[in-house]
Amino acid sequence: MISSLVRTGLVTAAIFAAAGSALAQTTWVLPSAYPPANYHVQNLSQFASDVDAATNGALKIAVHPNASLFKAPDIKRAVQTGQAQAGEVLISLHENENPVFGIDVVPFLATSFEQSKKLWEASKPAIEKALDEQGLKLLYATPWPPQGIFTKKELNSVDDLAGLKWRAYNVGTARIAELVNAQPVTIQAAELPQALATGVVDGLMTSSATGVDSKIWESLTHYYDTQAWIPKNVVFVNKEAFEALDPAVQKAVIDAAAAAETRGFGLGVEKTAAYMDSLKQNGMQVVAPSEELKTGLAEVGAKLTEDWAAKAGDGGKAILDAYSKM
Ligand code: PCA
Repeated sequence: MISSLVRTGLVTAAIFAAAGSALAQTTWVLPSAYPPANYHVQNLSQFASDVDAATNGALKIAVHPNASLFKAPDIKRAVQTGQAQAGEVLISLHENENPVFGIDVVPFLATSFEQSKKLWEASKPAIEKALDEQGLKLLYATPWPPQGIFTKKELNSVDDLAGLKWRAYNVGTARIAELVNAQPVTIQAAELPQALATGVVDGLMTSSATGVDSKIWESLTHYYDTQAWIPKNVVFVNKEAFEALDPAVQKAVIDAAAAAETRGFGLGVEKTAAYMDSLKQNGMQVVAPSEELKTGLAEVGAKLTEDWAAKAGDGGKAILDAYSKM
């Protein structure tokens, strides 16, 4: 009789222990659209392991790179609807939802990492608020290297872009195709290597990083270092998923995110030099744009700036004013 009670008690304790450990451990799925070797993804992995260490394994973040779970434009919605708990996106992919998401791709507004950081500080409250209204909590942002033009021919002016099969990744890069009489085709980074290999694309604006990630020298020959804008990836979490965490775990996430943002801006600076070297070592002609090309791009940029200002209205103007005073 006694021994059977003891046995029941032991079984019950074992069940509690199992339930306790199951309840105390949470796993977040975090899709990213960029390849594992890219510094954004490496930074995400470091963020996940910092959270793991700071919470003694109470929160695990499983990073799924390379658009393996969701395509780049679908990640944000997946997190909003709870199909994934957290995610990383190129925030300008969502400029159509709110112009503030496109502030970092206004050409020639913030072209150095230092300016990019200031523009982030000026725009962060509005971006954080816009995400919050969509059920998302902002964690951190990281810059891509400055954007230049890849082609397989020499460019003397913007007229030389006419007729190119122009890869676009967001609203602005598609609009550029329209302005220079190129043929826009929207392709996300995960599909870019194939699009280049099959000749679907023979011109694009992106970073040295994406050039290296896609082994762009296998198809194209020139890189014009126009430093036109610095787009950013933003990492966020579903608000309900965040609020379900223990306060101490929430704090660990916030602290690790702040560290990831600082590290990410540092990585941007450090890796850009290495990516540019890699392009050269692989035989690309890395060149500064001619004055004529620069003037033409400035005109294209001015049109995009007008488009953005018209959409962004007074809210956008307030951010630009704050940025200009920083
Ligand atoms: N690489 C990404 C976004 C911006 C960048 O530099 C891409 O080309 O898709």
